[in-house]
Amino acid sequence: MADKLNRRWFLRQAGLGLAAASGLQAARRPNIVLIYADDVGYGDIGCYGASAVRTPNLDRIAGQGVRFTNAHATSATCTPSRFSLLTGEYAWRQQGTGILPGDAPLIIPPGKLTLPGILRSAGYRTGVVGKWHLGLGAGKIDWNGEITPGPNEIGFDYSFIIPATPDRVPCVLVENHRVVNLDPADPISVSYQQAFPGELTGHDHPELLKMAPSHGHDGAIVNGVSRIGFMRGGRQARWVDENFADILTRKATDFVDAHRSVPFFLYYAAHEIHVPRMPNPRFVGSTGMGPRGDSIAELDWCVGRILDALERNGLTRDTLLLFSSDNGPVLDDGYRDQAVERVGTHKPAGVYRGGKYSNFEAGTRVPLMARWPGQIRADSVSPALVSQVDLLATLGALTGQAPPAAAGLDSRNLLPVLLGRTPRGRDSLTEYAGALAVVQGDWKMIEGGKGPAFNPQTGTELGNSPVPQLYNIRTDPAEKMDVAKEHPELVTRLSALLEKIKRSPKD
Ligand code: NG6
Ligand code: CA
Repeated sequence: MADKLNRRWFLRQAGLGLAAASGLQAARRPNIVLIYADDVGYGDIGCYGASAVRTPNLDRIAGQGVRFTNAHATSATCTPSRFSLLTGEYAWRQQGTGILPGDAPLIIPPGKLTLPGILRSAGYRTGVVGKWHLGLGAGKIDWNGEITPGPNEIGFDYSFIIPATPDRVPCVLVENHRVVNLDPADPISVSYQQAFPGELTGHDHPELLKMAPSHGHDGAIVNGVSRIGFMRGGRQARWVDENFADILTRKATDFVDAHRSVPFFLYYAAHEIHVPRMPNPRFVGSTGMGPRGDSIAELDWCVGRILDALERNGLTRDTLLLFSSDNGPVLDDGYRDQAVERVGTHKPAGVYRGGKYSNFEAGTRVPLMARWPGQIRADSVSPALVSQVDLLATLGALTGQAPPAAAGLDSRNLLPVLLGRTPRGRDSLTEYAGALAVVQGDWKMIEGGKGPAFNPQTGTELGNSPVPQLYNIRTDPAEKMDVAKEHPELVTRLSALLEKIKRSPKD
């Protein structure tokens, strides 16, 4: 009954014609698989123009679905982008949503409307596998006990996570509230202040490292790599970076296998291609670009494993598969891994300027692809302006769960856009990287006075200036010409729009 209602509601929302509708009626409500890569830039994969690395599985998604050319993460770093993805709200509205340390409390309060929560209400079984980075617990975490609240308290039935990032302690995996493989006789302690007595660190013992840091990352040594922060104990539970791809895809495909006959939502938050880039030996040397390129190859293999699991279970046509990334690319993000030296002619951000941490386009303009055979036209390209913040309302609409109007969300229902049926996306959106930028049509304004222009450690142009900047991102996608002086009226208009968005998400 509910299924029938949802389907009818969906047809109305999607504005489908009768012919298409009959096709849809034959389909079940789709499973949803969201593959979310880490630090993968607009130009890092084959179907977005890369040629120095082969990504056949990612290219297969584009070939069988729609590829967006103007899709955005909400922020140029991980935590705020993930916050927006899961809550449908711009993270800059809430204090404390910047890059989190590995011992930070959960920043999405249980009870808040979330993407997995909405899908769970629609009858989906929901799971997250991979990088979390939204905090855990409500205060000081005891890593040896029940770790809660976390993903399971904000809408996920199942979780298997890297708590923060691969370069932050604690370097252990957590499955549904518990550290995996923890020996109670060797309890874990974590500190972001100081090393534990007797703990060997990367700072004091560089000779013990298999990959040296370039900046930061000189704390706890785990698997021959020093990290941000310090940890003691949990020896048996510590991860081996080179095994991430195998372990995480195994958990993801087990989830698919186990839920083959019920609707499910799988959020696969890949650890690639974040630092430390330590791909499995199978991928080492596969690109000629060193660990960064080889990590892209590993990511593509992981995507292939998930596509295969869907196919093996006969679910390809019953699944809406999405792929995107949390922020733009960076070469040197703190380890000497040859990313800068060996990048060659590869353009991680395509034509765009900046990268991770930047207010220029490369910070947030990321790949986004959607595949749903029979519903989304194969091999199509959409220029629509879309934000990852829209997935909550859009997937809610797809599954018949309209978020309450009172939720005050920034999320827009772009279902017809996501299915490639119209190129008319959002009217405007914001991009966040310390400063806020607002995009409307061809124009982008970056507010002034928010920070330095350049980060010498990562080599990133941050896109900051003491005064507001204005770019025509259609005619000048590389943001080479600041035309704020030529068009003061546009700066005024976009500043007013930004103020309006800041005041009220509904505008
Ligand atoms: C930075 C780290 C960087 C990376 C980033 C988070 C240093 C010097 N740099 O603070 O290596 O971990 O945080 O990346 O420590 S993100 O993709 O999770 O946002
Ligand atoms: Ca990231």
